[in-house]
Amino acid sequence: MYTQGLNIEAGDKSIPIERDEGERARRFQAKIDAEQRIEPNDWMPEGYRKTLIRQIGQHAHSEIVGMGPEGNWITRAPSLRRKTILLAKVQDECGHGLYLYAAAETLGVSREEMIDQLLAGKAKYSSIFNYPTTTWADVGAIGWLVDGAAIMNQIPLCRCSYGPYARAMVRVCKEESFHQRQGFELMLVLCRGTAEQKRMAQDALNRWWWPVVMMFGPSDADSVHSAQSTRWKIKRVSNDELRQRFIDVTVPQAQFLGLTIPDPELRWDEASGHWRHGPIDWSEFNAVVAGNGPCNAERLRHRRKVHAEGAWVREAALAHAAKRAARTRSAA
Ligand code: BYC
Repeated sequence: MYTQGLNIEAGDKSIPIERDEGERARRFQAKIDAEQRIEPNDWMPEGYRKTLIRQIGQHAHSEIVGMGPEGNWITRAPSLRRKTILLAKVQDECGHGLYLYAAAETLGVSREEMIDQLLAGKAKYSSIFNYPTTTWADVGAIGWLVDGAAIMNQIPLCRCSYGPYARAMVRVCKEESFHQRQGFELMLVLCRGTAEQKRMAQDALNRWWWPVVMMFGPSDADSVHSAQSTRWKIKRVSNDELRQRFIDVTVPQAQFLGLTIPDPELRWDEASGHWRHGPIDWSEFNAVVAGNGPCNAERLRHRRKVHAEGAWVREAALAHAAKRAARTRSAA
């Protein structure tokens, strides 16, 4: 399986089981410091395992919940070409969810447990998917901005210390690059179209800009997990630094499109070589993460509905697997 990469050395056997946990922890950290990958059957501290299950699980849920807002437009895409592209993109997101659930499963949690937590409203997923997609231009804005932000966040995750997560990210990033390009191209067509199309594109940018800027997570000062995740090399670049990189590459793209970023305080800072942005409304971010965004309830309701509707597929797949296993047993 793509995400599996079991270390056939099967863990660190050189330390007797009764020996000090501290020695194992020191060896584990030394391996990380030496840029060696941790594989599923290597010894790892419980905190490392839990952090990865949390982050990979949240990431997988984001991909799956993220299919909703865009999938909403598949039947209303303005041409067959656009419909085909959007279908492929939404299917890609589903695939990303699968790679990620599989990567999390190598840490000893089951996909069913993770999905149950999501459906019970106990697991987080990205704040960005709690905003509505009200016009066709939102499909362009999501590809350009949301996938653009996702790539910025995920490229460093290709070097994450945990092997299965890092390997899953390589493929995810390749597909996200295609998604970002299709979003930008869609925006370009709108911006070069009629005045009404250009207005739609600007309106989508106005609504998506700040939620995308917040997607990178709380400021470094308020990021509770960053310090430890950085020591473990799960996180390679801080939330604020990734946010800044995203803004620096996106502002010239908006200028090329002839669109205005909805931040009156945005200015080029010659001395640092960065675009400086205005204040972020963290109260909005906190409300969305706490479950009180514009679409949180709707997104969960939808996931519960499609999960229930898909029960027959899971049952059929299990029955098929059981039949094949029985056939293999009787042939042996
Ligand atoms: N939304 O200490 P921090 C995609 C939470 S998929 C909600 O900085 P960490 C795409 C955070 O979980 C996009 N919650 O945490 C899909 C933590 O809460 P808990 C998803 C957020 O983990 C389809 C608390 O705030 N990408 O792009 O060090 C179509 C404190 O934060 C958010 C990933 O998941 C948020 N935005 O850093 C198109 C990437 N931000 O768990 C596109 C992998 C923070 O303590 N994840 N929180 O209750 C990561 O890189 C990191 O988990 C984060 C947060 C940078 C997101």
